[in-house]
Amino acid sequence: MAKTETRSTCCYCGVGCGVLIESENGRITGVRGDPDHPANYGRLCSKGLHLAASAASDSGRALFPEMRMDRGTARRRVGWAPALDAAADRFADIIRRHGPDAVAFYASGQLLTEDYYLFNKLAKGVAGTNNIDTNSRLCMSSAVTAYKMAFGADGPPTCYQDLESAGCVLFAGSNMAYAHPVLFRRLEDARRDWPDARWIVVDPRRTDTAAMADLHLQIQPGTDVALFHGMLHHLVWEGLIDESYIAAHAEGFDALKRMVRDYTPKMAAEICGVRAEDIVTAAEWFGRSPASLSLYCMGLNQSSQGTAKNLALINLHLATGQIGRPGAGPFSLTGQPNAMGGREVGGMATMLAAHRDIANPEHRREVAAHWGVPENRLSPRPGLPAVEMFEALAKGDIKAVWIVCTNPAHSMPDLPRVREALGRAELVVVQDAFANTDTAAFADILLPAASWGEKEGTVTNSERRVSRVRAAAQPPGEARADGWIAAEFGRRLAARLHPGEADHFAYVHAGQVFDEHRALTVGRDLDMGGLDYALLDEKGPQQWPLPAGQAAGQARRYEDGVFATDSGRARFHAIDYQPPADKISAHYPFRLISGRLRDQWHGMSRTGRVPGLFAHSPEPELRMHPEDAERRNLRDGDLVRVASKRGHLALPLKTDADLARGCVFIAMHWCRQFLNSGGGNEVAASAVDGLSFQPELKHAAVKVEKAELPWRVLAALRHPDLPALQARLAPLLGEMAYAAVSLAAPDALLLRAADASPRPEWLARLLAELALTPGPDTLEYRDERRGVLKRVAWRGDSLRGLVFAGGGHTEREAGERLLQWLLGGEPWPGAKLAAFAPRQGPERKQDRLVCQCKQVGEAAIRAELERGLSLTALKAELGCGTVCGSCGPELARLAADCGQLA
Ligand SMILES: Nc1nc2c(c(=O)[nH]1)N[C@H]1C(S)=C(S)[C@@H](COP(=O)(O)OP(=O)(O)OC[C@H]3O[C@@H](n4cnc5c(=O)[nH]c(N)nc54)[C@H](O)[C@@H]3O)O[C@H]1N2
Ligand SMILES: Nc1nc2c(c(=O)[nH]1)N[C@H]1C(S)=C(S)[C@@H](COP(=O)(O)OP(=O)(O)OC[C@H]3O[C@@H](n4cnc5c(=O)[nH]c(N)nc54)[C@H](O)[C@@H]3O)O[C@H]1N2
Ligand code: SF4
Ligand SMILES: [Mo]
Repeated sequence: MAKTETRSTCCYCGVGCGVLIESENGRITGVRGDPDHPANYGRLCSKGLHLAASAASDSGRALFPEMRMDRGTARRRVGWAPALDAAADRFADIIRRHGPDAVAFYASGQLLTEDYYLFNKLAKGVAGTNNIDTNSRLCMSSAVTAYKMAFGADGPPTCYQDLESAGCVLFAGSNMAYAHPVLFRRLEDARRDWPDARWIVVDPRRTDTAAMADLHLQIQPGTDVALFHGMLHHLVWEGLIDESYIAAHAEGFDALKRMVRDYTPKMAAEICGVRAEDIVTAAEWFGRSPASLSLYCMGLNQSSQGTAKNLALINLHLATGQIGRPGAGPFSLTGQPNAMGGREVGGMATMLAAHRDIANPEHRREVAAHWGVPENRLSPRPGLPAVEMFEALAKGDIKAVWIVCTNPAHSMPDLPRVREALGRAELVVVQDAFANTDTAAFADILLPAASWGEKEGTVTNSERRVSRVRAAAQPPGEARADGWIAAEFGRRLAARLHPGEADHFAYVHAGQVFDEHRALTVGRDLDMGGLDYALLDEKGPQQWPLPAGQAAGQARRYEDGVFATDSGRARFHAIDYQPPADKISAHYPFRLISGRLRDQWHGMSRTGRVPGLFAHSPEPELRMHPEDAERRNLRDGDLVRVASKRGHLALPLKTDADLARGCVFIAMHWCRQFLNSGGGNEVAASAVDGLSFQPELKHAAVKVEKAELPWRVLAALRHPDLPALQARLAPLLGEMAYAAVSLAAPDALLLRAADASPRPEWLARLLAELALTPGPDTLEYRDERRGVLKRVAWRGDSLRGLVFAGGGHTEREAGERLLQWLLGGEPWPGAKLAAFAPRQGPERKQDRLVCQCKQVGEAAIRAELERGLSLTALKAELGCGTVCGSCGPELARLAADCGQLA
């Protein structure tokens, strides 16, 4: 069969890049950027470029429905009909016995709009509960709440073209260089054309984004509200506000003005831990620029003051009239590919379809009529938001939960409590594309979902642009599309609860679901009356609002200064600064923040299958400022125990001068598939924002102590199917005090583990899983009394595998040295026996890959820069930074480090 190309959208971040998927014989063989897509014009970041690799093998995929016949027994393979019938029987039975609010659905901003719509119809219209919340509660709900409070309706007022016309860009709690790379590329280009543009970054870490800024406000975590009030204070008292805009288009300014009187830049500087002059500079740039754009993300939203942080930033825009014009406005960057679509269909426990409200009886009536269900089916009680939903599950108030396209046993705060909740539930249904996620372990019924590249629908990106997602391959095994699963279950549940009602799920293709959804938007702020699959197929992705009869969607909202509130005026909000909920103390002196790595996606079920995506940040670590480490007598590579009131985990320490003192950082991705614990959320706090119910995932009070785990294991193996090997090793990790695996080279896996004393039995199982048995190509040294084992396997002159276990420095040093040869793949240059002697074996320098596309490491880059090459010459010479550009910010930073400018 010939190769075909299918136009679709990347399944990762909210930039929503268009992709062209190349496939052959029902399998994906390549992916490139869609040159015609208005989000990326052909560009992709490192994650997008590896999409085909992540879809290359089926190992790890959920292939068949599985069901536990009895509590405590293993799941067994079953057919779709028995699995769905059993689920429907159990849900119907619980609803009959305990009422509809005894069941819950926990969904995802990674679902397609059509699937999301169906799950809402199923929960709210069939089960009769508003207990449907999603991971967007952990992500965008503060932004949603603030947009509604300030403008009367949800959704960013801005569009991507604003990136090209902004004179001042304020990045607040956004590491855009890593999290929204292709948009960051657009900003980099814009700055080249407009060198006077000013960039301000507000972040407790000097991220690659911050390193490129003209001003970095390295605030203490959680203090943004004080910072924005301090900026507003300066703007008010220096006469930099736009009085006429305020008078004509907004309300509530007097109360705000009174409140910010106290927030002098000096007072704000003390709270935030930055210099007052820098706050003044930020205010001057923001207020005087012809167009100021703010780009904000989880550093604002994931806070017990998340809504207040958003509102304080929006205040700045309204007060200076920096909104509704090209290059100006508060632009909340959406994280997931379809966070926006989820909001459109009323995807959360507190909303109804098409930006309607649960509390509004007229809204409930409209939706019930549209669905053809009795008016009183739609409950007036708001459902439980994510954290409360899992709390209710732990208490037994909710008895069954349906989890789709999200991995709460990794991504929710306070994991010990989440695991308790999932363990106590009467019924857990997990619908996932992969069988080995941390949450799948709790599933009584596991339903295999088709994944990206295998299904049809739409997603809406950060600028309100709807793009088609299309199938290019067959789902593996018996996996089925999420929409199909929702409809099949919905029909079965309806038949049990409401016999005689017409079929609510009689769809033949996804376009019909989209039509039903958009009909509900007609006449509302997000009117998509004129937007259907035919238009998307003919003219490509479209922005909403796009009412019937209009040729194109609206790029920028509120250009006329009329807002979606009853009065038509935007609202200022005066909310005082409050410190984060989890208080630091002598016992818990550090502030833990979390965030993303450049090349990993969330719980790594997809990016964790691609060795190339590990190269930039190969191993988990706790980052700490070098002075904090020194004071505690901690060194790079030491294993530390991080603990909060809720839980603890062990991690290797990495000192990092880019962190504010007193802060420590864990990347959010590491989970039980790659680590012996669930990662940073073992200790994260479940305190939530009182308005948006979003948890404070960016701040927890923790202590950090040296972990005394002298018995260490280092193992590495070259293997043809690394995801399969990783899946086999994952269950072993949890039994050690520390253990981690990573796909450290294109064909090799690396494992490190540690415990208080030798664990010979565990070691034997590890050797068995690695199939590193003694033989003619194997060298071994053993000292059982000391718990020492060294085994090295060869293939010709090259290392095939190694295991070094023991407590001494000697073993460690020799092991680390050999590891570099194994990962590098070159033949071992010395005598084989020298492999065991620490100081005799030849040395091979470890290097970290910076540019994934051209495979260029840090050492080579530094060498060229130190030789005097400029950044431009460096790129020309080594090729780094010339393909996807994801490493561009880091190259610029290395160049600055070495005293080289552009
Ligand atoms: N500490 C800390 N915690 C955080 C955050 C943080 O910054 N710090 N960030 C939070 C935020 S913003 C977010 S968005 C969440 C993300 O947290 P999660 O939603 O848990 O993240 P993912 O790992 O992307 O989970 C998606 C799941 O869907 C599966 N999947 C992939 N494709 C499909 C499909 O087509 N159908 C189905 N049914 N399943 C599929 C994947 O295998 C995976 O298990 O994490 C939150 N947690
Ligand atoms: N590579 C990659 N990209 C992704 C994702 C991914 O998993 N990997 N996930 C996507 C998703 S779902 C999301 S939500 C986005 C998230 O995108 P971002 O929000 O940009 O990413 P994070 O790294 O979670 O957090 C951003 C920054 O907030 C800072 N921060 C912490 N506390 C505070 C604070 O109190 N105030 C301020 N101002 N800053 C603070 C952190 O140091 C961090 O650098 O990324 C999306 N893109
Ligand atoms: S920026 Fe990268 S991850 Fe985000 S949509 Fe584009 S290619 Fe995908
Ligand atoms: Mo997110």
